[in-house]
Order: sequence, then C-alpha cells, then structure tokens
Amino acid sequence: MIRPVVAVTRKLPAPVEARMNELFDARFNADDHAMTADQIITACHGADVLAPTVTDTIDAGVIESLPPGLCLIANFGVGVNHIDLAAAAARGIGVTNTPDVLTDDTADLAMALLLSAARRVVEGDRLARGGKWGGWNPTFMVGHRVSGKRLGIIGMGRIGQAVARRANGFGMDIHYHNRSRLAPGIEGELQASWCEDLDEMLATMDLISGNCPQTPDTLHLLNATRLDLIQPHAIIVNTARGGIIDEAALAERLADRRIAAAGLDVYEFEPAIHSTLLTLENVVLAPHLGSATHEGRIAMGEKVVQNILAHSKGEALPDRV
Ligand code: 8YV
Repeated sequence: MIRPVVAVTRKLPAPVEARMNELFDARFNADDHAMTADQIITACHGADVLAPTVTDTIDAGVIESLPPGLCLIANFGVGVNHIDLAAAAARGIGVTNTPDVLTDDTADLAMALLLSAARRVVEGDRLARGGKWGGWNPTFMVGHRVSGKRLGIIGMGRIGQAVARRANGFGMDIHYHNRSRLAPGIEGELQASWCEDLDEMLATMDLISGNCPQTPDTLHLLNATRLDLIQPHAIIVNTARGGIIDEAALAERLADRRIAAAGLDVYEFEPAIHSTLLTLENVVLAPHLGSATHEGRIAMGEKVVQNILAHSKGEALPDRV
C-alpha cells in the first residue's frame, strides 16, 4: 500500500491535514459535522484506513459494514472506548491510538479543574462578571487549601502519573488505586501509596481524580454506592471518561452537598451534560478540553500519520491498542 486512502471523520488541525495530504489520499470532513454510522460507512468506501475521533461510535455494526479493504482504524485520541475492539480484531482490523502526546495537557487540565473547584475560581468569575462583588471581606468566597490534602488517583497510567507529579509540586499526599501496583522505583519517585481497595481509598480522600480508561470493567466504577463512601468535604475531578462515574448519582450528591465540589471535563452522554450539574455553583464544567492544546493536537495528528505509515509499509504499529 504505497499511498493509502484514509477516511478522516473530523476536521483536524491544518498542519495535520496538510501532512496527510502529502502522504495519503486523504478524505476530510470539511464542514466538520459529527458523522452518523451510515456516514462513517459511506466515507470508508474504497478506503484502507479510518481515522476517527471520540465523537464517532465505531461499534460492531459499523465494523461489520466497513468495506473489506479497510484494514486499520487509526484513532485520533488515546481513549478507545468508542471502538469495539473485539469486533475489529475479529475482522482482522488493527486499531491504533495516540498515547503520550496528550499526557501532560490532560494532567494540566486535571490540576486546573482541581484548583478551580477548590478555590472557587469559576464561581468567583461568574460573580464578578455579574456585578455582584461588593468588595473584599474575611469570610467571602472561602475555599479549600489543596496542599497537605490526601489526593486519591483512580488509574495510575501515564496520565494518572502525570497528575501525581504535579500534585507533588502542590504538596499533596498522594494515594492511588490501579489494577496493578507500580514498580517500587516509580512509586518512590511519585511519592504515591498504593490502595488495593478502591472503597477504602475513596472513604479517606480529600481530593479524588479519575484517570482510568473507560472499559466494561470501569463503567460506573463510581456508582451511587461508591459515591456514598466519599467524605462530604471531598472534591472530585474527572478528565478520563464520563462513563466511569454515574453522572446522575454524582449530580444528586453535589446538589445536596454530600460531596463538596467537582471539576469535570468529560460526561456520560457527551455533548449532553446532566441538567442538575448545569445549575450548581460547586461544579466546574469544561467541555472535553483535556488534550485541547495546539501542540497536543498537532502531535496527536502526527501519531496518527506515523501509525498509518507503519501500517502501509507492513511494519509493526507504534501504537497498536
Ligand atoms: C481527545 C481524549 O481530544 O484522547 C482522548 O482520549 O479524550 C481527548 O483528549 C479526543 O479523544 C479526540 O478523539
């Protein structure tokens, strides 16, 4: 495959599209509409590679209907919960993603949300813009200090570890829950303690950050029962996937302050956000901005390019999922 035909589902940054034009017969989505299943299948006719994003549902039905020549799904993004990996494997279609290049950006956003929620930055901005600020006083808009607080990181992969590095800089006491314990050297470097039991960790943390992938095992990992273990002064941040938390149950607990505050970048039914969350002052809502930096998005595009190139040369895929 010298010049693969690549179906790209969303508008990508201009330098990425230029690079793809150079190397591939690339088909772009000029008006950037979110594609339906039928539109994705139609876009793939005669294509060798599909380059989707998180907004595309590549389920078993779509995979079954892809043309026989399509042999690679090169996802623009690290999370692949929108792709049925088993169905792709069954059809011999390889799947790649874009790890590493968005780690720092996503961890930065987790910290931004944590600090914004703890220090009431966005609430303060709303108040100031609303002309409701009557001036400084000692009890006005008091939030919570983050240094010295116990941070529980759920999912200690690349992004979880990057959050831990940043949290160290803020003087937090770091704990993590992960399927497997980190090597002692990494644990030591991150000054992080492993909690084998998620429930025990949740019950003792002041701050909680969701950083695990969404899989059938982690869907509603924070369900109502687990949310009820969380201390009332705790703050939750989620920059992973909305589905790892039962969003309705979280909204209910934030509304009646059984959980103090939240900073959310991802939602269970994006782009919809639970209507209660939209009304709450103690919640900071970002519209899935984890990897949204110019540098990150260009690097993600280059990862997609490298995976397609490797595939077309019959080489090992650098980022095979
Ligand atoms: C991306 C993300 O912007 O990479 C991911 O998994 O969640 C985002 O930061 C998005 O997935 C692009 O497809």
